Amino acid sequence: EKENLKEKENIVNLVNKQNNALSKTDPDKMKHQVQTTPQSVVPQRVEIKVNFSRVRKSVLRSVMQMDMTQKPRDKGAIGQFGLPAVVPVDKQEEMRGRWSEGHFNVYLSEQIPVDRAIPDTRPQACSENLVHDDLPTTSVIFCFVDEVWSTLLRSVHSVLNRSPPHLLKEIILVDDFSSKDYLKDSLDVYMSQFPKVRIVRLKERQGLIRARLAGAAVATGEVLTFLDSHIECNVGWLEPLLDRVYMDRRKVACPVIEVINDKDMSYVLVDNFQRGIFKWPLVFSWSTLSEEVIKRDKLKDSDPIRCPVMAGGLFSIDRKYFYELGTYDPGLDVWGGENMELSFKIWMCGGEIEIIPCSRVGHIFRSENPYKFPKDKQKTVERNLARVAEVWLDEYKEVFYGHGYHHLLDKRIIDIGNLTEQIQLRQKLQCKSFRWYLENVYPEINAPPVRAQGLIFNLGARKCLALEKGILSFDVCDLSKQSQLFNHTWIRHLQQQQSCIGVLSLRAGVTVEPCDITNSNLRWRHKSLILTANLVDHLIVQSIAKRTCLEAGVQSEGLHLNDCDASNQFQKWHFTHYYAQ
Ligand code: LR7
Ligand code: MN
Repeated sequence: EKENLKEKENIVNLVNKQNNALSKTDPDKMKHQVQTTPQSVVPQRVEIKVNFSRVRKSVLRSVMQMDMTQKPRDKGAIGQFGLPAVVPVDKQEEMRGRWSEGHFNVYLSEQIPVDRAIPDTRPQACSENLVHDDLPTTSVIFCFVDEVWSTLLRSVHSVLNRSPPHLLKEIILVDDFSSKDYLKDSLDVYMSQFPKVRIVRLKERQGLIRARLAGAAVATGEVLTFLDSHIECNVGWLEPLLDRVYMDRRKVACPVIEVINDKDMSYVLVDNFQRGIFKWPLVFSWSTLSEEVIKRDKLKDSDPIRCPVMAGGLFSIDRKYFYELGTYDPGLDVWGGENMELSFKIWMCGGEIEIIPCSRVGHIFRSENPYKFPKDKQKTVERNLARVAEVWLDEYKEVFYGHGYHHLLDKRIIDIGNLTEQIQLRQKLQCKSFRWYLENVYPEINAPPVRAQGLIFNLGARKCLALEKGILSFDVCDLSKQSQLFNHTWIRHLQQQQSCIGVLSLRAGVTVEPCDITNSNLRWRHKSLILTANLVDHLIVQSIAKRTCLEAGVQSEGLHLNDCDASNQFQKWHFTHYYAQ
């Protein structure tokens, strides 16, 4: 056996020498193998196969000692190996009673070992992948408010147990002014066993955005890794993330987010080829890559996937790069929208966001937030999104407001705060336009710049609306005349260049004014009247401000407002082209 060991050592030395001799500019040759645990067969104990000739000793040791995934302390424990756990009949009531502490099965979570094993769900190829042997160190930052004790501990243990010690500089726990007593003294005592764990306590509730910034401010690792406080990191989760950042510091790497079932606490693997996207009005969503794209790009299940936006909670970013980008907008409150902000910032200012399939982290998805919002949740998120839209969306911010957020345009209803610094930052970084982002990063999104376009034909007058020298009139329809071309924009303007059709009062009638997105007197709804299933829809334009309809004069002598009447042809209007109804 001694001889055997010696031989291995020799090989390792040889490989190290070779590695040292290689130039840093040849990344492929500088790699070594990471944790080579095979796809686990749960719940059997699996042997760790290591290809000695390609592994450095330090890494090998960390695999064997630190990774408890395949070496659980108590094989019979409830929830072990990520299997579903069952609540005994006589504990059902207790379970229900404790649900609201975290909006998941808090009772079960407490029964499950804090260092339980979970199945290694990485694609097959990952265990053979190589990473660089001089990866940067990372600070893992968890911010939390009133997190459940057992899940917070399990999150921390999964990082301690499944991260190579030489890469884990520290774990920073940022307590966002929790009210629970156990998160005070008991947490300090418990964490004092682990020299790498530091606790930062905020003196008032800041919300997750500013709490993360407080963590980042004290972090000393070269890479910041943010995680939610109810997660479990899987085998080999860290190295592939750091490897991407190492290859290009402008890469922001996200693990695949798997599901820890909120009811039975089982670890559920998710489908491959998922990427983060958004839908209007800036709602995060997952979307599976199409077969065509997978074929066209010859994608393997272990290949990084470029994402237009990140989910928000779990990612690694080069610390200095995070600051170069100006971090998060600190004006974002409590929860929501910060993932959009950072994603747009990264892509538009020269970076990239990737999901790394060889890195997998489970997350408890909860139906409700277990903590209170200082202000109304809906209003908080809307305000955050409006800040993001104002700074990053350029002309597309109208698409955002046009999807149900008109009320945010009224500064009397909502104060989104000062944006000067954010706008200056974007200029300073010379970031690209949102149009560039849509065309290059997320071309699949449907984002027509306006709702409808072209001539506006009146069915009663059988003529088209024309605007000349600030005066509205009717004319024989002619697509070649600039004066007859209008847009119905996302924020419901009837617009020609900088001029908008408005309404002052019923009596004063229709006016032409400079467009102003905050002025609700300039907004017009375009309603469809469905006559029969397959016959043309006829449309009327209705003033949003006054709830009356735009009507052409019978002798086509101008425009006025009248009570809406679906049978009146002079209230029916048609655009040449509709992008959205
Ligand atoms: O005021 C707060 N202070 C905090 O410290 C509110 C929250 N938090 C902590 C909280 O304890 C938790 O650790 O911040 C973390 C995230 O809060 P969650 O778990 O309530 O958020 P979530 O998982 O419901 O929501 C997702 O979107 C958020 C939008 O702001 C954040 O970006 C979360 O990090 C993000 N979570 C994920 O990306 C995990 C996968 C979910 C998906 C898709
Ligand atoms: Mn979460």
